[in-house]
Amino acid sequence: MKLLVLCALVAAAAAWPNFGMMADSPGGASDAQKQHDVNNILWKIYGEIRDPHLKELSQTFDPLSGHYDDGGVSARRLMKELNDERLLEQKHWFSLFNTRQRQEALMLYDVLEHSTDWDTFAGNAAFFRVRMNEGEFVYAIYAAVVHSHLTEHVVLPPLYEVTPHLFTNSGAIQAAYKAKMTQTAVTIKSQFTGSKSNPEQRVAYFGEDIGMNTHHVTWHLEFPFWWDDAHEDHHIDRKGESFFWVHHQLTVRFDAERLSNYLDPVDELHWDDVIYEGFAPHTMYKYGGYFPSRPDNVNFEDVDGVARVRDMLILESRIRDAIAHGYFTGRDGSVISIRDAHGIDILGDVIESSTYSPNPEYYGSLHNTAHVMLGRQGDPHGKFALPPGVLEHFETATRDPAFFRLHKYMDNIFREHKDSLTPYTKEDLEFSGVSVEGITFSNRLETHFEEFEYSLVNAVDDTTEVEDVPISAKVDRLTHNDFTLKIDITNNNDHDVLATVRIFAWPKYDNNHVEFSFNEGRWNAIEMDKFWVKLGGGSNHITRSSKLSAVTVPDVPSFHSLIEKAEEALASGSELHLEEYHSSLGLPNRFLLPKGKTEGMDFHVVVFVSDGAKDGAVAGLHESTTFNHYGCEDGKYPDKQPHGYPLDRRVDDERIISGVSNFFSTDVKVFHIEGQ
Ligand SMILES: [Cu+2]
Repeated sequence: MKLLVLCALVAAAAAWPNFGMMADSPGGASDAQKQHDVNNILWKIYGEIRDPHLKELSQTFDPLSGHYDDGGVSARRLMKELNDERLLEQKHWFSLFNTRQRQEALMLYDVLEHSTDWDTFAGNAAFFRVRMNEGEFVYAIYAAVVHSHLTEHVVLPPLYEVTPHLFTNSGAIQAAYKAKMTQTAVTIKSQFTGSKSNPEQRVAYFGEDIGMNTHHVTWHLEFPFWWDDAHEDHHIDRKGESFFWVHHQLTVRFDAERLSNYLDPVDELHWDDVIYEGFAPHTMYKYGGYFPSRPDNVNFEDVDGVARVRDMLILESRIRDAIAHGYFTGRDGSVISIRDAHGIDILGDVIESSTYSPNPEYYGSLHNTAHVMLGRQGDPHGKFALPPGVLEHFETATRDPAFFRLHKYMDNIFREHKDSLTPYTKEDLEFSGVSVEGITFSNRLETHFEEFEYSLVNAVDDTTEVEDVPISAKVDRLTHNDFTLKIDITNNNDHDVLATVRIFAWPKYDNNHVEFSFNEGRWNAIEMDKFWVKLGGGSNHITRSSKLSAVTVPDVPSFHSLIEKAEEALASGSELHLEEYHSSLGLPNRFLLPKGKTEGMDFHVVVFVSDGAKDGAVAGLHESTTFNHYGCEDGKYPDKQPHGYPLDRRVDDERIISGVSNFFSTDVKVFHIEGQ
């Protein structure tokens, strides 16, 4: 897994400064060559391959002659499907939630993942690009580049420039086609979906943010529900818990955005309740027409071939029954306890469900089925032959406000479990001899919207004979000014100690300006950062830049600049340096602060410092301030504590947590600057 190696590299680089320069690239090709090939295999995915070498490979490479670590089993299987003409045609929509389509994409993923040298990887990529469905192909390449050891240093081009249809509205796409037809360069100002008559439009900038959508897709690529340990070389640590946490964070962040826009937090969706909010996506497939709409106030209908509404109610009650019992029942009738810190991981596996679920036959696949059920409500019986809905793609799911209602529903189930655990005691929370004296922000916290431009050149059809004209979209994106957090910590021990610093913030008031109780607030806490430091004896003044936050990543370079960088490196024989972009798993750093209010929005900020010697699952965490939030060396999650610790469990008596010296809280205002 690429993100795991990132951490290993950082740790190694700290010990040996030249490590980065000497990094070898497995598989018989340089990093620059691999980056170049991946760029070119994804360039203009709906047309012919432009790179002469890859084009040649697409005609001459024989998948059966490649080098594999599975004896060529995967390659033979996919070749048989191809020769039997069973594979999905090109120029057809693709959805990961379509079982057969997913199987086809994963057959190619397997071939690439088992390739042991770059010639085999690149040869297969070129060969199947011209023979398989484009959507399946893109998915397989992205998944393989994320997970293959051959592509540890390859940066994937931003998906919104590879398959722009899934990231922008149909108006922008049509304007792009017009620009291409008339050979006129254009920059299209893209608006958020909907109208001002719809209050939900006030927060459309969140659900439609291209960086947030990239984060969501990337998380699902790094932690796929289809990941089967039997066919992979490692187990993904705490995948189910991470599933809970990443969606919990999207849920609480969306609620914070709503409060700053004078909207109530999201209400959960429920199977036997009305779906109050309709949605008109104004988004189109490259092939397959428009994404289906859903009017306001419809009742859930059974979806032919997917599930009945009552099936969903039964699954939910089985899961909630398990939470109430404190255990799941395995396939063999075994009792699998969940009433401990590890329980959330199993619950996440069950709800998604992933192949890690101990009993999918009984507990089903609540999340994945729910996405399809909700996605199909516009055409539940297939009468109109509509393509899949926005909920059926990770790229587009958050565009529909019902996504957040659906996830609030699942988040409440997770909460039911977390609230069944006993609260942390004073002894659990204390860090002897360590006290947090104060926290200050270097400057006023401000958010504003900025304009961002990205290319739509890959959205339109073209031929080799006609030159490209520049076509781009301009979108508004939420961003904030940078700041530095200063934390004063006293260590009264007579030796250095390793400390884990955990920072959270939650909106102080609800939409009626009623202050959230500690217990309500902590469940809505936004994780802002987490890092490890060594504390010397006496006073320690820690500074931490907002840019370093472990929950965020910088913007991925544009497709064009990735192409340029790889070409430059190849031409000059120099090393490619794209380290900071190797993982795009976190939220965009722009999103670290939720949108403020003109008059200031109040947030409650909490800093909790715990014993790093007990928490750290990996050595050297304090030497690397850039460890990745979701994973680290050897597939191990770096923090032994649960996600959200110590706010993950209910707080019956706030004095217990606020009474320990290693806890500190304060209030801060976030201001939104209009018209900047
Ligand atoms: Cu998701």
